[in-house]
Amino acid sequence: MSPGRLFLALIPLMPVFLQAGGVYWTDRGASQLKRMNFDGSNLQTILLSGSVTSPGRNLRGLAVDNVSNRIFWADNGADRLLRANLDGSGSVILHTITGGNSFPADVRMDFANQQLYWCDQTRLRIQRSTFDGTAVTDVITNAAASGPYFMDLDVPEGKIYWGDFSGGSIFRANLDGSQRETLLTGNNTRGVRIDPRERMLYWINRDDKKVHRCPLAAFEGGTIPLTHPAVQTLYTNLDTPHGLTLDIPARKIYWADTGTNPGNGTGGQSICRGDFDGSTPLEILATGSEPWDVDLDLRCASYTEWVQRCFRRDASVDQIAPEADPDGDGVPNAVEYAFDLSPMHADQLKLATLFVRVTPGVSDDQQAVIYLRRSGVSDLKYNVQVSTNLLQWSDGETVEASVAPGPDGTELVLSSSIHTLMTRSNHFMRVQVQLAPQ
Ligand SMILES: [Ca+2]
Ligand SMILES: [Ca+2]
Repeated sequence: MSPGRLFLALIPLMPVFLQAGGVYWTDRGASQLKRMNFDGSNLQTILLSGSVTSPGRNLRGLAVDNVSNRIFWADNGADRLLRANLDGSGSVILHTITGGNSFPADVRMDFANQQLYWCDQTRLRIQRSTFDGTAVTDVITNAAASGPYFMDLDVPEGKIYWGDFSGGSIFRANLDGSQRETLLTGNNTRGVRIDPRERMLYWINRDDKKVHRCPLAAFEGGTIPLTHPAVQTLYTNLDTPHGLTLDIPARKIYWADTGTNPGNGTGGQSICRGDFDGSTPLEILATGSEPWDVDLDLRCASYTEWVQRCFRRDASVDQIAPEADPDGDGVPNAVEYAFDLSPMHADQLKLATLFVRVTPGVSDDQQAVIYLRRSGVSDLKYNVQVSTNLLQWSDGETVEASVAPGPDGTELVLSSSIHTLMTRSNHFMRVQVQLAPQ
C-alpha cells in the first residue's frame, strides 16, 4: 500500500454556490457591527433588519456561528445578548438581564452542545443559554473578585478559560465550574484563546500592551506569574489591545485595539493581525472608533480569499502562486488550500490517511482513504484514483462511503475502493486535486 498521495493539475471548473468568510468585529465607539475580508478590504457596517434595528449603544463581545450563518453579541448598554444573520437580517434580542448592575462582556459558542456562553463582569459570573436565549443557567458564580471579562471554551476537553477585569489572573475550570485553577497571575487580561491543536494558550495584557502565549504544559505544576520563562511575547508596544481570536489552520492571530491610550503604541483604534509565533510585524487591517472584540468566519469560497486569509498583504506574487511552496514542506500552495493547511508553516499533518476498511458481514476487506475537502468552493475539484503499479491511475473505481461535516466549510470524506484485497494484491490510492486557473 502507498500512503495517500496528491497530484495537482489545472483545469477550468464551473462555478457553484459560494459562501465567503471574513472578519467580524464590534465597534463600541460607533455602536456598529462590522464585517470585512481577511485582509481588511471591503469593510462594511452590518445593518440590522429584524426585530431590532440597532445593535445597541455599548457593544462588547461578538461570536460568529458559521454553521447557521449568524452572529451573536453583547450590548452592555441595555444589558442584552442579541443575534442576527450574517447579513443583518433576522436580528433578535435573545436575553435581557434584569435587576440592574450587570455587564455582559465576552461571548463564546459551544456548537457541540448548542450553548451560548457570556461573561457578566459586574455580577461576577459566567452564564450560558441555548442559541435562542432560553434556559439561562449559571456556569460559574463568583468567577473572580473583579469579575470575568474575556473567555474561551475548549469543549472537547470540557474546559473554560477566562480572565478577570482587574485582578490580574487567568483561570480554568470544567464546563460545570468544577476543578477550578488559577493559571496565571500578574496579567491585566483583555482577550484569551486556546489552541487545542498545539496545546497553547494565547492572551492579551492590557497593562504591558503585549500579546503573549504559553504552552499549557507550563501550567501543570500550578499557577505561574507573567514573568515565568515559559511565557512568550509575540507583539509589543501596542496601544490598548482587547479582544483576541485565532485562525488555527492559518496560524494567524487577530485582535481589536480600542485606542484609549492614544500615542502610546501602535495599532490603536484598529483591527490588527499577526502570526502565531510573532515572526512578522503586525498588520493593521482596518480602523474604527473603538474596536472592542473580533471573531472570524474561516470559510473560504476561492483561492483568492484563502490567500487573503493566509498571507500578509505585502506578500509577493511569487509567494502566493498556486504552485509555490514558500514554507518548503513539499506541499504547493494549491494543495495547502485544498486541505486547509498553512502555506507558511511546514505542516506535520497528514494530507490523507489510507487504511483497510473492514465491513461487517462482508467477506473481504477494501482499501479506503479519508481526507478533508472544502465544500461550497468553485475552483477546486477532488478525485480519488486507484492503481496497481503507481504508473497508470484509474478514475471511477472508488465509492464515497461517507461525508461528515468538518470545521469552517470543510467536510471529512471517506472514499473506498471497489476492489478487495483478495482481488488486487498490489493496490494504491491517491487523492487528485484540481485547481481552476487563477
Ligand atoms: Ca507548502
Ligand atoms: Ca504547509
